Amino acid sequence: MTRLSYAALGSLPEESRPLVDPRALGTRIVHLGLGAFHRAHQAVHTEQAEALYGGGWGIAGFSQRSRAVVDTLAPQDGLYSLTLRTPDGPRTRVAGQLTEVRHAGDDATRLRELLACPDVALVTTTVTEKGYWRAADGGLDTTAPPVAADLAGRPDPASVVGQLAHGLRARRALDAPLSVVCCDNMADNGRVLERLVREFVQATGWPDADRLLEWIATRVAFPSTVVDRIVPATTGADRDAASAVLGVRDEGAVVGEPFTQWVLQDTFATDRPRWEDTGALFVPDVAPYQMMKLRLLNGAHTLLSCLGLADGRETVADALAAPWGEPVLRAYAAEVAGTLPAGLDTGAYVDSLVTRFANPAMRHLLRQIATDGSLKVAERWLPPLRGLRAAGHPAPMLTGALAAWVRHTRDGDLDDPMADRIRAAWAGGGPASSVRGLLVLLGAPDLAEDAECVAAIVERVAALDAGGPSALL
Ligand code: CS2
Repeated sequence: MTRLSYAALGSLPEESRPLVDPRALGTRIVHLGLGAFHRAHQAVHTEQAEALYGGGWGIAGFSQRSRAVVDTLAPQDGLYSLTLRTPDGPRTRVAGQLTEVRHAGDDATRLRELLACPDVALVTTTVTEKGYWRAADGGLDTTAPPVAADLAGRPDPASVVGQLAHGLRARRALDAPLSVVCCDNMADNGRVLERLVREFVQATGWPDADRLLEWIATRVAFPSTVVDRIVPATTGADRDAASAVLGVRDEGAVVGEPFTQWVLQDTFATDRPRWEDTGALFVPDVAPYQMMKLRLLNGAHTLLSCLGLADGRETVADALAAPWGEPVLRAYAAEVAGTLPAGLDTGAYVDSLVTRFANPAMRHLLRQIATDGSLKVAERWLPPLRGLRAAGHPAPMLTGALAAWVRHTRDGDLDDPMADRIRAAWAGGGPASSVRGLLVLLGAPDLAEDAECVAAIVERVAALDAGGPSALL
């Protein structure tokens, strides 16, 4: 079968053609982290806005770690299809917003050149929680090997924060503003990224570091955002199905649910695509949306993944179909909803989560969600748990969720940047000492010192061991 490429565009079924022709676009956006999520979310919002209003907002995508995505997309001229798994069957369409696909390490010169190019107005990032190298206090972990090597003067930085700092330094010569749009699942993600970039610059010892920091403060915006679309890892069967619809082979196919949400803080320093006309919402403060999404959707995902894997389930839909699935999700959500700002329609939100999670057309693997659990748990469960404890309220579901993760670290397959330290926390000592060690790793020494909290988690671990997920109800 012929491979998807510019040359094959004319042969695609009418309804599967891209909305825009990337050959007609310039590059005005640099995206760091060219995974499936970006291609299924920001890239298609941008393509829709481009089709409506133009603007030439082509995206140069830089993969951070894997070269596979570049090896896959480059022969396809950056084209790939997105299949939306709707309840009425799949809809497959090629997206055409990527103007370049590159590897940040291999093409560091091109990355620096683009970041210092006046046509480029936006940088977006999706590098997952671990790609930011945050220390337990939320700042930059300057001892993390890639950050330390970048700070030691490696000319082609391997860390995203290093790439941004170098790019901004080159850009200052132009005095051209830039908006850096973090699209990862972290509370206050804009402010987090701004802090990391500033800390990196401070730690470089560059003679112009102070002037650069001043310039960043006045000319570079870091709006916070909430991004939402469930995008399971693509399987061979997904690629085959997409290729069959297209009539050409698409090795870069991605799949997602029909739902999409994008909430952005309206503090851009530059022009931008009219994403608001593609369903995105621009607001002065994203915090309420961010808290609702991280704590309810992502928090429930992590809980279902820990419980489901231990219960022999494979996908989110399988976990939800288990007798304990929906009741656990609703009990968790009811407890967490109490920690959210007033005025949010959490009832409707939770109902929509049940529908989205149960979508039988999606095969969202629990194992995918369980990856990097230590970083996700800290982001999703600890703030609401601390909030409830500070208010003197009980938190059986959040304590139970932590117990489910504790069991996962004890019994499950760990794919986690802290795997070695997690294993060390289990070596020797009783369950209470392991729980304390794990809480410290999560960046929660306060909870580790809270004997009542530790005892509650230990008790929930024993209850789950004895009674399975229903023990949480
Ligand atoms: C999931 C997210 O893997 C995970 O941790 O919770 O990827 C989730 O599917 C997305 O944030 C949905 O927008």
